Amino acid sequence: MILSKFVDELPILPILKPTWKDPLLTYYEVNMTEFKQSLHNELNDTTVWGYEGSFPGPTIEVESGERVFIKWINNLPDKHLLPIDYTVHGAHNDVPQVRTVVHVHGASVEPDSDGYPDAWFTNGFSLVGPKFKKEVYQYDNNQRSVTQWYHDHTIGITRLNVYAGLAGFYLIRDQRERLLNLPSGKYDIPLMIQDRSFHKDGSLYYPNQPPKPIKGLETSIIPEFFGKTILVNGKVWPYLKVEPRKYRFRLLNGSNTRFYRIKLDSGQLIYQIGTDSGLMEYPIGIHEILLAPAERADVIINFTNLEGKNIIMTNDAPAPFPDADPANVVSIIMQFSVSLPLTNIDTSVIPQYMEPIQKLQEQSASKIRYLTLNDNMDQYGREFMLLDNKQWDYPITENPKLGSTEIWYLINLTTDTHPIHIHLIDFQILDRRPFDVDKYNKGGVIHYTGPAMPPAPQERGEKDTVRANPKQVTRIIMKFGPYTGLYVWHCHILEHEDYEMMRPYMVIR
Ligand SMILES: [Cu+2]
Repeated sequence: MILSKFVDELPILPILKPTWKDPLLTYYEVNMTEFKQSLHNELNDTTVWGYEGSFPGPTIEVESGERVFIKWINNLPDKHLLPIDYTVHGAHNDVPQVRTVVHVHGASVEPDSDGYPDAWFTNGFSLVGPKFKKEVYQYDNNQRSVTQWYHDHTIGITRLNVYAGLAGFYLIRDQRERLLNLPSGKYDIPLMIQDRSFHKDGSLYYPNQPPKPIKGLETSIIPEFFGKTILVNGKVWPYLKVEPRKYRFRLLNGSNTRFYRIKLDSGQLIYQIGTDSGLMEYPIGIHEILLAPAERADVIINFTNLEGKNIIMTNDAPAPFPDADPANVVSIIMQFSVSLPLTNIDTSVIPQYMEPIQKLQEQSASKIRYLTLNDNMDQYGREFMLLDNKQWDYPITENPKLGSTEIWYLINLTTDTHPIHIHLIDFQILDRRPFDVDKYNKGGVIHYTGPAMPPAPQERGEKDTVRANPKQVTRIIMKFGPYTGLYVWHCHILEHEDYEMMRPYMVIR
């Protein structure tokens, strides 16, 4: 079944209205339900899961410093939409199939509101996970303007819950950003890019076995998932009619495994103004942007003088990354059609300078951690990945002190790039440096084989997710705070995260 491209208009995601708002606090209730939604004109409506009846969920927009409370409510059916692997950590037969917990990716938030994977809850909170603490989460939003996103984070089924549709944008705005006169209002559009496959009847397809099925298991987790179509804001290969002017797009890779290397077929520059964790110091004009799962890029595209043109956003990222099987690459993302008349003179700007970013100094680090990314094999002969050779259930080993600065060496011994995400904090990328994996495996010592490379221009800002490439040591630096308690760090390839490539960590006093 081949779906036509650019037949559906890009959905503009609704902004969520608070249930209650006064000068002291804002309160939202967000329901998770199952419903049908049209994902493509030529496809029967698809049963999906979403927040507030929308896939992706409505955008939550808050002001920097606003005190926000959210009750995430599970109103989902008892039976999961997608095939559960009961051999995976936290998803055994002793827990209900349908469990949810919500994490705001990028949020600086107290641990009990962070959406710990074992803090799951079922419909009506009738059953809860061992780390469940409360029904209403608190977000202080003491952060500068930033594009964050909320999504499910339940132990052992995150890949399935997110694939079913449980993800949405969470934007923090501030006065400094407003004064920059960036494209705003209807010219500021979040784009959630995801890949999905479908059965003929329009239902979501997610494999219950890897290409080589596992004997003795009806359903097995797969090492990676690549959908055959690309959706933006919940539509397959949509188009967006734009005016001949500047637009701001917040690009988010919301896919399970797939990376995107984004270009415009017009060859024009994309002006990147922000990274995962907020605005950069100054904009950069680039021809391509690489986004691993969970990474964001805040960009401006200028359609001025392009009246009548159709511009296609393309993708040529290897899948898996970086060692590709060309059959997995899907090269079209969406189309911009410059077909609307200019309603007003475009007075928005691409600023010369945005905001200062304080570089963390290596000398300020009080602790250096050497953490490997490893391949392993389970009892069924399945490959799975680990962080520092430790499974999820192993006791906590990363316990940074509140207020301390640490440097983490991510030593990737596998053949994949893994997007590593650390909850609670933002970090800065110091460098990446190639090393000899064989020598490391034999002696446990890093032998570098080339010079250290600085982060790419598009990564020179605050980050919360970093691509740790194979045969490289990726170094990141961060300061832990302002909260103490239990958080996680993990690979954001959801098929890896669900199967042991996640670790708890604790910020201590
Ligand atoms: Cu991974």
